[in-house]
Amino acid sequence: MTTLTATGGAVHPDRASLPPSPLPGHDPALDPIAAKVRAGERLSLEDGRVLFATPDIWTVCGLADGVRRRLHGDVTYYNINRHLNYSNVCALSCTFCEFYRKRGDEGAYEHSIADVRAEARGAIESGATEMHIVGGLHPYLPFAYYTELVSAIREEAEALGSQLHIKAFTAVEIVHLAKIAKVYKRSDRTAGIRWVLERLKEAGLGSLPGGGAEVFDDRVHDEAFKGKIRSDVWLDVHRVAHELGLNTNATMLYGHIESLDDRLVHMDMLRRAQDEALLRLGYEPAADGAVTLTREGVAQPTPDLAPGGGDRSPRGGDRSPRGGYFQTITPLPFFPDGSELEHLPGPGGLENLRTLAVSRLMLDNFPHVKAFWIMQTLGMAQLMLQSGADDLDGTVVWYDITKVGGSDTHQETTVRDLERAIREAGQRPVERDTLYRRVERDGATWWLAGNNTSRHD
Ligand code: V47
Repeated sequence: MTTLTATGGAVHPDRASLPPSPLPGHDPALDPIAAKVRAGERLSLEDGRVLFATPDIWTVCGLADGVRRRLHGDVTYYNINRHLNYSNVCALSCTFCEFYRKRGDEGAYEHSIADVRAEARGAIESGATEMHIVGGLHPYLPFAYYTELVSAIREEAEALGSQLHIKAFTAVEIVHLAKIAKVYKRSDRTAGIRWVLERLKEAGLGSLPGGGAEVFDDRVHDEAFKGKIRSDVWLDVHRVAHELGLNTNATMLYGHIESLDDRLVHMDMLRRAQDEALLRLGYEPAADGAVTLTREGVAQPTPDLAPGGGDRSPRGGDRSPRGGYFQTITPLPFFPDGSELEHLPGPGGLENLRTLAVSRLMLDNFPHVKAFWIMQTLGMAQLMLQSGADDLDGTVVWYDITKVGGSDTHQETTVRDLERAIREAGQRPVERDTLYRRVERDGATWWLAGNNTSRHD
């Protein structure tokens, strides 16, 4: 039997019998969680377990999308950046890592400061607003190499009139630098971390990337990345950076030998650290002690980009962003190829979407959730933009840490492709700088919106 629709068209009988919402497969166990999300209440670890266990993945993604819209409306941010890996020589041999080499191995490299200057010039001339710089734990390069690397990039940027932002060194590298500078004491590790960060900041460091966090669990740590700093030290580095006014990012490497509970505990540890950072910036805690940003009407720490614009900083008045908090979480799916854990399958597409959505829902005090398309493909990133992500990183160009689907180190996309991907996802592309301030540009020349005086020609 064929049913006629209101417009008179013929409809397949199975289509006509589709029931109204809630859709088939709706899991009522999600209803109390949805009510908490709507009220902007913090989700518990038990809520997180339900979000990971439910077969109703689309409701999970829909809830995360709602949170993303509450925070950012239909805006999706992207940036024009360059990644630079200064060396792949590493004292560690993490089983999940395909990037590291030992000195003398085929493919081992280390860039000279002259190379770094040339990279910086290339980045600036092509209009990049950020250089994202990480490398292995090089056993022989002296501490001075790292401060020179940062100041050389700053000098190139100043010479060309650019405000290029230097986002560099994971927490793991910062501790390594404290050790090679011989300022790291186990009895007071934060003193050495602070010493290193102060010198790098002086040289021109703008923020820290989120790498090296992996999964905050000691069992997983000892099996998959023994020798790397543990969660307490990773969090110390980020806390000290926040105290110095530097913004930082966070990541979570999932889909290897960790459990779902390990992922949730990782998220919980990050949001506790962010509570502390936001309290330092003057945010008031809710009755349960949590500082959530996902409640209706709560000010975002970067006022320029608050939905609707205007100054919504908690202290009011000051339009320049105050640093000292986590900006973004980037969930990183494990890629087994070429690593010692090659026998593992790695996470599938639905697991990637779900983990991203759960991250958005649990990390209620992180302003941004990043889709790092390099590790997911641009097509997959579009689905992530509808499941909680509000940020698409970036034009990238060279990326050596993971090479997906047989790609090589040259992994570049254009602004046109990024903007098209965002528009196809039903959202509005906005170019941002590293601190999530709106960027305007004329070709390779760019400036911060509302700040034409910083324009360079
Ligand atoms: O720390 C290493 C991860 C991270 C593999 O802060 C792997 O804006 C998957 O941190 N499979 C580096 N992941 C990348 C990173 C990052 C990327 C984009 C943006 C930001 C940011 C940070 O890559 C490492 C490690 O966790 N990684 N090997 C692998 N086989």
